[in-house]
Amino acid sequence: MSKIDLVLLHAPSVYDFREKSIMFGPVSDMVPSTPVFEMYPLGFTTIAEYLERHGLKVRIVNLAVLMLNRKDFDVEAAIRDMNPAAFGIDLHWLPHAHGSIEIAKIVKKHHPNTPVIFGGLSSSFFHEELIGYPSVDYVLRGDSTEEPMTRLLYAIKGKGSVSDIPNLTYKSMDGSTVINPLDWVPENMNDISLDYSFSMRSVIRYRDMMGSVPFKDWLQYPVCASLTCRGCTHNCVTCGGSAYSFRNHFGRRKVAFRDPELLVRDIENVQKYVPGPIFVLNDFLQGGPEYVSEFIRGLARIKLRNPIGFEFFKPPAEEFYEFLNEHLDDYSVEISAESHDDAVRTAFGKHHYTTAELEESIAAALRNGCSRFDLYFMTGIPTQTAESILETSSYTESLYSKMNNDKRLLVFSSPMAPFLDPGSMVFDDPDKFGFKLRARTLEEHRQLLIEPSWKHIMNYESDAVSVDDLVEATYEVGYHINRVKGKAGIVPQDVAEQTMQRIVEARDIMRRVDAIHKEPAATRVKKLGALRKEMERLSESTVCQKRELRWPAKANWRHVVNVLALWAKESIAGLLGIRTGTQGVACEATKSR
Ligand code: B12
Ligand code: SF4
Repeated sequence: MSKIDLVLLHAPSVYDFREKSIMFGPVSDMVPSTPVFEMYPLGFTTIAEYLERHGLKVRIVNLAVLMLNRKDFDVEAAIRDMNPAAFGIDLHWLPHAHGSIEIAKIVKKHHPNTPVIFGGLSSSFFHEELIGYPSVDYVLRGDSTEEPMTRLLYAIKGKGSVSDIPNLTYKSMDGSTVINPLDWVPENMNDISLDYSFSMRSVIRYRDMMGSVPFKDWLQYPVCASLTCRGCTHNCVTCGGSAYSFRNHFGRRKVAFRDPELLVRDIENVQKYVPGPIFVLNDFLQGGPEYVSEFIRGLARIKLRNPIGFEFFKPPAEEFYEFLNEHLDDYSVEISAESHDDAVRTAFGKHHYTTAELEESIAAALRNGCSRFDLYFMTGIPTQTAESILETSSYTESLYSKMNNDKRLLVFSSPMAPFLDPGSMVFDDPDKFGFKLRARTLEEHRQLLIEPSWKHIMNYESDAVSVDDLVEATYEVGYHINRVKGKAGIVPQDVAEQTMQRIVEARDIMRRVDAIHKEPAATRVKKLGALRKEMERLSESTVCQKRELRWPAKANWRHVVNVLALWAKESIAGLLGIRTGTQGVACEATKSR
C-alpha cells in the first residue's frame, strides 16, 4: 500500500480520561457522544475526500473511540507505528483543548520531523496562542479548509510554498509566527462531498471499523448528518457558530449553502449503505422557498426510505408540515427553544418567535404525520434565574397536557456546558450580557478541563444564577421533566424512575466532590480516585436516557448487497493500486499538480 500523506487524529476531550477522576456531568447528554466527546468533526470526512480527489492519501483515526473501547489501547504505540507525511488534529470543539494538545505532544515525541497541523473553529479562534505550542507547526483557520489543506500537503511534499496558502498560520524558519490572510471563504458548499463515501471506503481499505466510526455506539445507532450550509443567519448570543462569530472570527459574511440537488444526492448515497436515520442540520428553511421546494421534492423523487429529521431555528407553520407530510414517509423535527420563557429566549437572541407560536407549530406537526418532535431547553443562558429554570418543568407538564400526552413529543433540558463558545457575543463581551469568564485563553481552558467536576470546569458564571444554583437547578429540572414524562407515559415509568434515581446519585456525588475539592491536594487525589467508577457511571445518560434520543432504524438486504459491492470494488482497486472515490474536477489551484 502506498504511503499515507495525512493521518487525521481525533483526540478525547481529556487525554487521560481513563485514569483521571472527573465528574463530567450531563455535558454530552444531548449528543450521541459520551462525555469525552469522541465524535470527530464532519469536516474530517470532507477534507479526506477532497484530498483523495486531488491525488493524496488520507486516513482518519478516531483515537477517542479506540481508547473508549479498549481500556488497554496503547495510544503511544499506535501513534509511533504511523508514518504519514503529516498529521492533522482537530481542535474544533473547545472541550478538546486538553486531549488534542496532549496528542500533538505524543506525535512530536515519536515523529519530531513530521508536521502537525491543527484546524477547526476553536483552533481558528485561538490560532495565535495555539501556534505557540512547540508541538504545533501549522493552524488552518476558517470553516472551509479542504482546498488550503490540499495546498499545504503539496507544499509539505515539496510542491509549492506555504507563504501564499490562504488561512494558514505557521511558524517561520526563524521561529516567528506568520499569519496569512483569511481569505479562503467559499460562497457555497458545492465543492465538497458530504455523502460518507470516504468513511465507507476507508473502513474497507484499512480493515478498521472502530478506528473510523464517528462515535462509540455508531454501529448500534448509525445516524448520519447532512448539512445544508456553513454559517448561520441567526445571532444567538452564546453561540460560537452565529452570524456574528462567523463574520468576526472566521471571515464569513454570508451563509454558504449546498445546492439542494447535491444534498439530495448525498442523502441518496447514504441510504444505499446506512440504515440509520439521516439528520439534516442547519435549518434548510434559511435557504428560502425555492430551496425548500427543490430539496423536499428531491427527497420524494429518490423515494427516501430512511427516517429523516430536520433541525429548525424557527417553528414552521401548518402548511409547511402539510407539504412535508405529502412528500415524506417518515420525518421528524427538532427545535431548540432554550427556554419556555419568552423573555429569556429573547435575551438568548431567539426573539423571532414566542412560546405560543412554538406550541401551535408542535400541534401542527403532530397533526401532519410528524414521527417525532424533539424539543430542547437549555440552562445557563443570559438572564435565566434558578426559578426560571425550575419553571420549565411545570411548563413541560402543561405542554404535555395541551398535546394530549402525545408520545411523539419528547422534551429535554440540558446545561450550556462545559463551555460558553469562544467567539460568541457573550464570550467577546461578557459584561454586556451579565456574564463573567473564568477562562479566556486556550491554556486556561486546557487547565479547567482537568478540574474534578463540570461545576469547576465551566468557563462562565452568570449574574442571574450562581454556579452552585445552576448545577442544582439543572439536575432538579432534569428530575422533574423525567417525572412528568413518566407520569404522562411518554417514557416507560421504570425508565423515568431509573433516570431520576441516577440524578439523585449524581447530585450526591457532586456534593461529595465539592467537599473533597476543599481538602489538601494529597488526600484529594486519593478520595477522588475512589469515586472514579461512580463518576463515570453518573456522567452518562444523566438528565435523560441516551436511548431516548434515538430514532428507530432497520438494516435490510439492500444495505448488505450495497456494502458487499463496495467492499469488492475497494478490494479489487487495492490489489490493482487504483484510487477509487468521487470523481471531481480539480479546481484551478490544484489543476497544475
Ligand atoms: C453540526 C454541528 C454539530 C453536530 C456534529 C456533527 C459533526 N460530527 O461534526 C452535533 C449536533 C453532533 C454537534 C455536537 C456538538 N457541538 Co456542534 N455544531 C454543529 C454546527 C451546527 C455546524 C457545524 C458545521 O456546519 N460543520 C460543517 C463541516 C463540514 O465542517 P467542520 O466539521 O466544521 O470542519 C471544517 C472546519 O471546521 C475545519 N476543521 C475541522 N476540524 C479540522 C481539523 C483539521 C486538522 C483541519 C486542518 C481543519 C479542521 O475544516 C473542516 C473542513 O472545511 C455548529 C454551528 C455552526 N453554525 O457552525 C455547531 C458547533 C460547531 N458545535 C458546538 C458545540 C459546543 C458542540 C458540542 C460540544 C455541544 C455539547 N456540549 O454537546 C458537541 C460536541 C460533540 C462531539 N464532538 O462529540 C459549537 C462549538 C464552539 C466551540 N468552538 O467549541 C458550535 C460552533 C455552535 C454550537 N454551540 O452548537 N455539533
Ligand atoms: S444556536 Fe443560534 S446562532 Fe447558533 S447555529 Fe443555532 S440558530 Fe444559529
